Amino acid sequence: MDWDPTPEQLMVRDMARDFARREVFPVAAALDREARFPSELVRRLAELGLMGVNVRDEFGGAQAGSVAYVLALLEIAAGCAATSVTMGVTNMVAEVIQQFGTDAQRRKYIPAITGGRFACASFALSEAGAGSDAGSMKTSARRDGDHWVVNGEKAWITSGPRAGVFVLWARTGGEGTAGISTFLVEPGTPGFSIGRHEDKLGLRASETVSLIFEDCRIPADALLGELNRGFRIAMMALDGGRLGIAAQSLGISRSAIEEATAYAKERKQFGRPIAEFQAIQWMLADCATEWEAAHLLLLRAAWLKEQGLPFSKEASMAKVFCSEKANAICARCFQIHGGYGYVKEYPIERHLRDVRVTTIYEGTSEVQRLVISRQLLK
Ligand code: COS
Repeated sequence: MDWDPTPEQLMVRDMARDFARREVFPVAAALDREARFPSELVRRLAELGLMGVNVRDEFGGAQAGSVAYVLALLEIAAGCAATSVTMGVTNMVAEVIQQFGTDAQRRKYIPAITGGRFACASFALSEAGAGSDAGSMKTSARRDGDHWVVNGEKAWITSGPRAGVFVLWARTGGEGTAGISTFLVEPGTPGFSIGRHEDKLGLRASETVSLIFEDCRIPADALLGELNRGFRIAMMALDGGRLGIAAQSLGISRSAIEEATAYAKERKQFGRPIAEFQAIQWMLADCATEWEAAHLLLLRAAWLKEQGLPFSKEASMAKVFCSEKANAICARCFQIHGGYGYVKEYPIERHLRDVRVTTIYEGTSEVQRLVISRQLLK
């Protein structure tokens, strides 16, 4: 059994790590404080090939595979979680267009995503009343001649105001998951506007908005994949997206461990560094052990995807385990910081806010357990 990354995977990881340490981490606190979208960092991500890590070379991707992708995303998240969510969603959209798009759709959109002509891309599935129950969405697309007419509202859409293309799900048939289709929509299309901006606990430098469609006419060839078969596309895309969130949670929690370790060695109480107390040592030991276990689970799921093997159950296992452990790790690292953790002087309070969403978005922990148990019981 070979656990070592290949030279190519290491190259991608080290390049992402170097970029994150030099350019991302130093600005993360200010981006968070000002709730400012990281336009410059996002442009650099495309320049470095990180907006299409698992996308084919012919579409401008790095063609480095799924394992390299999670390794790179983890590094960017260790620098700035908000930047990493933009990277994650953009890669997911590029991959979904590559997998399900026509040749014309691929050539039109993917190089613009991977090459940075688009700042980023968005994934528009959720609605105010359709979160975990994605199949109950109400947004509709009605055929009218050589167009589709879209009506409805999407919620919690990452990077909505910046995206060059949206993958949109809308109801084209009857109720339930069998009546849903997927479309590619461009910003600026008449009838399509950005709605409310969410004021979030964490990931404050990432923009989260609602999308409003009012008699929005999109061309017939905006359909991605087969009519009424779009729910499957969403689920397959989310399987990959969940690997990204698992990687994100591990990036945030690795930074937390590094910072808590350094703090424990510096901070003196009762005449010695608190790292000399067993209470602190055991907290750090638990953090490191849980992190390693979670990392292995993530690498295995990403490897299965890279081999073209089924990985849906394993992606959900990685998502639920990594995100829950990352939350526990960040909470412990916060505790180690004591009162200093509770103020903005140290990054740990940001990590704690940023990591919280990882058990919620791209499928809650409860949805992951549902996916896993259904596969066990079927
Ligand atoms: N890959 C391929 N196809 C899949 C799939 C997957 N991972 N998961 C489900 N499908 C298919 C099913 O095979 C079924 O196909 P048929 O109609 O051809 O039989 C169809 O999709 C419907 O699946 P299912 O019956 O499981 O749908 P449910 O309504 O029960 O929903 C959950 C299943 C809850 C798992 C789904 O709605 C979900 O993942 N919800 C969370 C959504 C989410 O993550 N939102 C975050 C958005 S991004 S912030």
